[in-house]
Amino acid sequence: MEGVVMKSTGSWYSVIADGQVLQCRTKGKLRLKGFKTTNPIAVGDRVEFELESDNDRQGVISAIKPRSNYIMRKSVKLAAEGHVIAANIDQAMLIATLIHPRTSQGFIDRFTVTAESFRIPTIIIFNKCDALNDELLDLQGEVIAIYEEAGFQCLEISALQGEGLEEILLPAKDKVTLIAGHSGVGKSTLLNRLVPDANQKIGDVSEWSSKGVHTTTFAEMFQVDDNTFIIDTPGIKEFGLLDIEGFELADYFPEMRAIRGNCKFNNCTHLHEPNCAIIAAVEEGIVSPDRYESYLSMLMDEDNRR
Ligand SMILES: Nc1nc2c(ncn2[C@@H]2O[C@H](COP(=O)(O)OP(=O)(O)OP(=O)(O)O)[C@@H](O)[C@H]2O)c(=O)[nH]1
Ligand SMILES: [Mg+2]
Ligand SMILES: [Zn+2]
Repeated sequence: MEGVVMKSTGSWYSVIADGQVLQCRTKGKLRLKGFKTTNPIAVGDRVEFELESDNDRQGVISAIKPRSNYIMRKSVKLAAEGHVIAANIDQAMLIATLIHPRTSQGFIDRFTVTAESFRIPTIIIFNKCDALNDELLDLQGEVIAIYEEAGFQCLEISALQGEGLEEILLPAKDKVTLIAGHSGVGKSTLLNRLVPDANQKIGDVSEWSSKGVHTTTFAEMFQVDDNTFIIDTPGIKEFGLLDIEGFELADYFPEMRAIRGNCKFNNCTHLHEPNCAIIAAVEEGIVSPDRYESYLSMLMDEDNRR
């Protein structure tokens, strides 16, 4: 039989097959070729399994199907092994908040670059709009304009008040969506809104540090309808950029990818080279200076890129 991994709790995996959730375990060593990871099987993995002879609710996983994509992070910089957060994902929804906690543009840029490098498109969701005064709403509008111009879909919601949920369900329909963001931005609150019987635990945001308390501790996939799945994940502090070479970096900024073919040199790093189309686009106001600044900071940050 074949199924999709919804959750992993160490030795047991919840696997959904034909709309039924079964508990599966592994026997012996299972590992996809070419992966150096701390977890051989991740949420979203398609697996083959056989039902146990004495229990038709339990199975033994015999194989992992090749992944169409995956998203990975490394626990420490330069670590040899990474942790696969999830596999076979259609898109990410990055939950960002202006306050409680603050999500910086630099973090949004690092996340979207990492996701792009794993071939995962990102929709940026600005949550906690109910907590913003007019001034902050204006500021949020300016940030959204930057990302929309760069080619990202942006949505403004309040998971707490249930505002903007239909707008999220539309792009989520018939897809596997990964929900990501800092701890405390409201990922699980949103998940519980979209999947009412999910009962994900909700945490606090510390008064003094304005940071979340890492309530969700492992990734878990939930079913919204037959073909719609949403993965809640633990909060991330930063995303090390894995194995991206300097000359490739601009490819993961959609607005830069579109014009970098016009640079004079095809190995242009858009730093100081003559006749650079990206530097020209920044000067003409076509590419946002904030985005270019993020590009430069990632380009210089060798540690985070390798
Ligand atoms: N004002 C406001 N508060 C919200 C909103 N969404 C979530 N919160 C609050 O933010 C806090 C954290 O919410 P969670 O859903 O646990 O956040 P999370 O992103 O899942 O956090 P981790 O699991 O730690 O990564 C809770 O106190 C929520 O009530 C919102 O739209 N508006
Ligand atoms: Mg959570
Ligand atoms: Zn260039």
